[in-house]
Amino acid sequence: MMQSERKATIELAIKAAQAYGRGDLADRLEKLQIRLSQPDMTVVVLGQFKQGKSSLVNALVGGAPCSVDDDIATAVPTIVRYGKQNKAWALLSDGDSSQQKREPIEWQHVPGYVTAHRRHDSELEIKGVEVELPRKLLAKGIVVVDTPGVGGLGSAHATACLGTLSMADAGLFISDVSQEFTQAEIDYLKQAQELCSTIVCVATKIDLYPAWREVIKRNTAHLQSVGIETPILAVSSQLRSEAIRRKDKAMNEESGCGQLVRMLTDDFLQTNDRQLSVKTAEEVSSVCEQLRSQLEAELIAVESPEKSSQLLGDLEAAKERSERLRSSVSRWNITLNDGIGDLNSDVDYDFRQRMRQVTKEADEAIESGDPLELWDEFEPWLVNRVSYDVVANYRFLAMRSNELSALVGDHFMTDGGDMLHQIDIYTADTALGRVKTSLELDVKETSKAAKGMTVLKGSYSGMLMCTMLGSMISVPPLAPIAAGIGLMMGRKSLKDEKERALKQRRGEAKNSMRRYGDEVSFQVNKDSRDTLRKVQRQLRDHYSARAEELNRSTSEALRGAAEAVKKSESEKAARGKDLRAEINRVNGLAARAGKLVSAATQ
Ligand SMILES: Nc1nc2c(ncn2[C@@H]2O[C@H](COP(=O)(O)OP(=O)(O)OP(=O)(O)O)[C@@H](O)[C@H]2O)c(=O)[nH]1
Ligand SMILES: [Mg+2]
Repeated sequence: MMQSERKATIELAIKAAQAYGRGDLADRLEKLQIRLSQPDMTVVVLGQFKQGKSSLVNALVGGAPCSVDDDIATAVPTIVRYGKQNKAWALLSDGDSSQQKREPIEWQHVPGYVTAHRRHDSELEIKGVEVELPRKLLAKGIVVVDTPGVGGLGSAHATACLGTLSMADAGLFISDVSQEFTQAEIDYLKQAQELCSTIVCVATKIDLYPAWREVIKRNTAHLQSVGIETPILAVSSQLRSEAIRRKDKAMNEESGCGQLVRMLTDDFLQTNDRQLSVKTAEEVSSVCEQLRSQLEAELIAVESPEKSSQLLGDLEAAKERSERLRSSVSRWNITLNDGIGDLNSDVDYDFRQRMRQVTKEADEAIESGDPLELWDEFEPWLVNRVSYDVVANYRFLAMRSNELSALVGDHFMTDGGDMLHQIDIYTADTALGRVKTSLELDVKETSKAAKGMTVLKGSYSGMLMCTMLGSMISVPPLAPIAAGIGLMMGRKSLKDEKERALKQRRGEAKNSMRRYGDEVSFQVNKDSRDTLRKVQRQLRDHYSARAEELNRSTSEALRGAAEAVKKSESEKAARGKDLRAEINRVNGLAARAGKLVSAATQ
């Protein structure tokens, strides 16, 4: 219902914008329309090795898109979304993480792709798999991402998958009830919460462990003691799959998955839906405001000629302000450019500091023994340690980008926020009576813009951070990057030179470690620069477009008012009548947009 009302409201607003010759405003609404037509909500499934992540995804969607096995692990993220029929694609890369191909694959080959790192017939690396299924849950707009859970939770890959969370709408943290949370799991959850506000713990395999209630009780206490407030849902994927096969409702409830599905569809989707309605209302009312400002300026000119000269002066001033706002010397623009520059060097510095510390610890470890004996333990330690810092550095980048976005938004609002209200003083006695809801929205929009737009979500176009980082640091024996990074080689040359002195071995080990560090730094540096470039472009495009719109609105208002002044008395009277009707229509549209918000917040 809400969706169709949103659609209808936007369509009406587009027509209005076009009717008043504001193609720019219509454009903005059309973009919103496209975004709303794909109201995806991405849920990332995370957790340790073999906890039942893939099984849960399969059980949720009722099918087997994700490979489940005791021995074969999920190797790449699988993105599961709605489609009219079963279809699958592989995301392939030739090693350069910025170049990805999306290739259709046969349905029956999906398990093979999901559990491999490399395509059997080529050198192409598999970065991920996308599948489409005709399922009710997915049709509602939920996109589920199954991730690999390599090694312990400290493992490079699992840590890297945390990064995907900042781009997801929600995260499901999976842990089976065979034992209580480990400290590593708790640490992981804490980090996860920082990156995504909606995390839910799912306790799996309750059919297998009779003491599951006790485990969940203790886990709840663990979470409380560290101040994590996520609910824990108990499920059995096996029961759910069986229930679907038998079409057995009671069994489905017993599996706990019914509750999880309700949480996804009722709570998550509804929140998402509400946000979309508020967003629509904000955009439409902002468009209405711009249209109205034009019409009102003209109306004042035809109805109150005694005020015209002052009005024209004020409009001229507003137009000049709007011109400054769109120029490169405007405050928001300078804030943005300087901010990105600072961010680039701060993020870089942060990572260098981190790597310096890792190197110091690694050197100490190497000095403390014989690399030949240490290496088997040292290598995974190093990879984990570094991946932790990669994600920490990304969290730093995410936090600072959001701060910058808020600051740019603030500066834009201070310099341009009230631009369209310049003529309010004249309209106070013209009984035009702005619609109340739209006034409330103005306030909301201001406070929202002050918080800044969310910039990171779209910064990796469809590609998941998990894939990027995962393939970069995880060390499947064949991965060319990992081999290139030099750790594998380090081991080999260490063995080759067995007879050399311990000192020399330590030197070799340190070199290997440093080469690895250099390679990771190079990649991380490139990735953060790319991300920041995208953030900069997004913010610049967004506020430039807003500044252009304001400039156009003020120019049109000035032009309309200047022309109206020259009209004859009878023309003025007729035009005044028309304008009032037009303003009423725009007000009606704004009121309709306002209703979207009240409907959403009920
Ligand atoms: N009895 C029972 N077994 C389960 C359940 N969920 C998962 N399993 C089993 O646990 C094993 C691992 O399940 P997966 O779904 O592959 O686990 P995963 O977390 O995706 O594993 P990786 O992707 O390799 O990390 C499989 O043998 C599943 O059959 C459950 O609810 N009940
Ligand atoms: Mg799996």
